[in-house]
Amino acid sequence: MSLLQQIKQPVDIKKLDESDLPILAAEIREKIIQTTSKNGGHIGPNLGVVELTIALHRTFSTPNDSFIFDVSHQGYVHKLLTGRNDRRFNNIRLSNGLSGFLNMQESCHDAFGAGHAGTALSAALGIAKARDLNNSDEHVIAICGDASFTCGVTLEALNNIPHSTKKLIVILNDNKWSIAKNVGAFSKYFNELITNPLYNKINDNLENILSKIPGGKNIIKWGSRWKQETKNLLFAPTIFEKFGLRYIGPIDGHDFKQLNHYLNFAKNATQPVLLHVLTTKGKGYNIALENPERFHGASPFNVESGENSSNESPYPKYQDVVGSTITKLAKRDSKIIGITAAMPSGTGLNILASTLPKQFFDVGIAEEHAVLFAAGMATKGFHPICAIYSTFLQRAYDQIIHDVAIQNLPILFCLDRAGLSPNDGATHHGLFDISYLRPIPNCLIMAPRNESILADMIKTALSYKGPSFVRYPRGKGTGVKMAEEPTTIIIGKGERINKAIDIDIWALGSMFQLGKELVALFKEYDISAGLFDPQFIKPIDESALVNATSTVKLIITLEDNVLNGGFGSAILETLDKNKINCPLERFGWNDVFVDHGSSVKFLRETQGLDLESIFKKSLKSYQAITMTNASKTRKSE
Ligand SMILES: Cc1ncc(C[n+]2csc(CCOP(=O)(O)OP(=O)(O)O)c2C)c(N)n1
Repeated sequence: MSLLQQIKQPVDIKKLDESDLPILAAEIREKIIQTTSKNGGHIGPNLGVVELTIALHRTFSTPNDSFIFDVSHQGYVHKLLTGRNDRRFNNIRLSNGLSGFLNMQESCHDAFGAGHAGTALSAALGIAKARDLNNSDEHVIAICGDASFTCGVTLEALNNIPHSTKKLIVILNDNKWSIAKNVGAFSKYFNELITNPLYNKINDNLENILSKIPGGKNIIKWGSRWKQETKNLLFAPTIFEKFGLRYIGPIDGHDFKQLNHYLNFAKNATQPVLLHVLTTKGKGYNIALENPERFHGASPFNVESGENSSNESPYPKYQDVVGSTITKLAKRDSKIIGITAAMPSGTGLNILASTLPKQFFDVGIAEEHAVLFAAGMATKGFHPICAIYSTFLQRAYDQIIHDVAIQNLPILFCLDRAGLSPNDGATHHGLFDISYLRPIPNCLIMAPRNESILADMIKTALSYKGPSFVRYPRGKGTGVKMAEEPTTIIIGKGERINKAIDIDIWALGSMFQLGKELVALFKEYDISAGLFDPQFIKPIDESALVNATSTVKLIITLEDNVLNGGFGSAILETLDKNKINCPLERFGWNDVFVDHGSSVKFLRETQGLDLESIFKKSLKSYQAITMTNASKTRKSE
């Protein structure tokens, strides 16, 4: 039996001999490489924290002590050590397997769930304060990546540490990478801390150092305040000391002896401590070491070659169509600027970055700043494009309303991953954007049914004199032939695909294909269903709706957004505004958080959003309507 198999609960880790730890680390790495090669997942970040996570569990005791992992994509090692090394781990990120992130419902050892970056320090401080108020003494440890310090909320927490608690441990897990190379002043500063001898290098033993300098022994006698001040004379204080944290580092994050020593020091400290731990993303798997960005979060791959092993369609990804369309348009107009919040390749803006670096900005994991930065540029005649995942744009809601929409600034928002991000789950699905954007005045909101229309929408948005949003799904396009040049489309006009007699299906964006299949199914039942591609969520094609309702008996809306406040709600409101009493059947995501699962198909089936369920439900509605109409006619005869 392997060492890893012997660990049923964290207490078992403490029973291991120190000499066993490298063996355990190697077993964990092998397990992570094999599992992520089949399921896909965050391989690089997890391979980097193997020793750190083992050392944390040897020093502290969860669930009494709390580990709060930022983003929590690096929590696989923690899962393996906390009773989840079973069938569920083998199916991590798949249907009925473990979540790829930490989740309080999944285990009592997960002190706090996450998926978005920058939340760990604030949450940890809250947990520590609650502990203080409860007069108890357990340890709270926030494990933050270097890129989490590009998040405003991390700095807000930092600002509150000194007056909130005396007991908090912060691990700065510094691997120099966000998904891409980390950016900004903090990243440079961390590097300086590591390389500049003026800073307080690893030192939990000031007395030792002082005793070696003339007069140092006296200083030790004078007491701790002097000690602190003398330390600051001898070494430049780090920024963390200004925020009331004791800085210790750099610590080799792959050396068990160092980790053990400094974690124990932090455990006994009487003030908040920050341990600057250096780790290597992808450690133990050379292919990941050589390609840290690709192996941050990888699709299934061949372990020997590192090649992608999933059977993907040959069509271009939506994100790449966005990147190449923006680049094409930006080449002709130097006022077009692309902005990403730490996702250059995920949003396709890496294409712009490599072609027109002066028109590209990666602002770090700072969505609020990305939007405000764009707003500032827009006031000076630029046309910024913020390419941000639907789920991450939630962060910048106030900036969208307060800074962009109220001032009616011309900024295009490209909302990638609108709809499901199936393997990631609730924290990453983009199911709310229609509902959170629709109420905001001045906004243009669009959803293309294919990648060619997506390019047209980008072009259209760039001629719009206010905020515009285009939402599109994760993954590959439909394979439609791309036009040589994107064209401007008429704002507020949808596209009639099939004429409607009995039912009209308004299938938005990625739900268009399902709409087509629904039309065909109705045809088998001799029901004539029309198909309409709305293209615009705001403004709605009101005249097309009014026209349709003059003939059909039922309108069906299909959307990849929550039903509450979504596209179907916009149709409902438009019918009400026009005092039209036409039956409407809306299909979208229910009022629950959608878990992770192996595929979009699987998750749609769990919530009645698959073709068969939609057909059954709408056929029933249609039959009920026609029966009622028939009985009304009989009565009036
Ligand atoms: C608000 C938000 N924006 C973007 C992301 C996408 N994202 C996931 S992990 C990551 C990089 C995290 O880097 P770091 O904190 O240094 O951890 P590492 O992966 O290097 O261990 C990013 C940008 C996110 N999870 N949340």
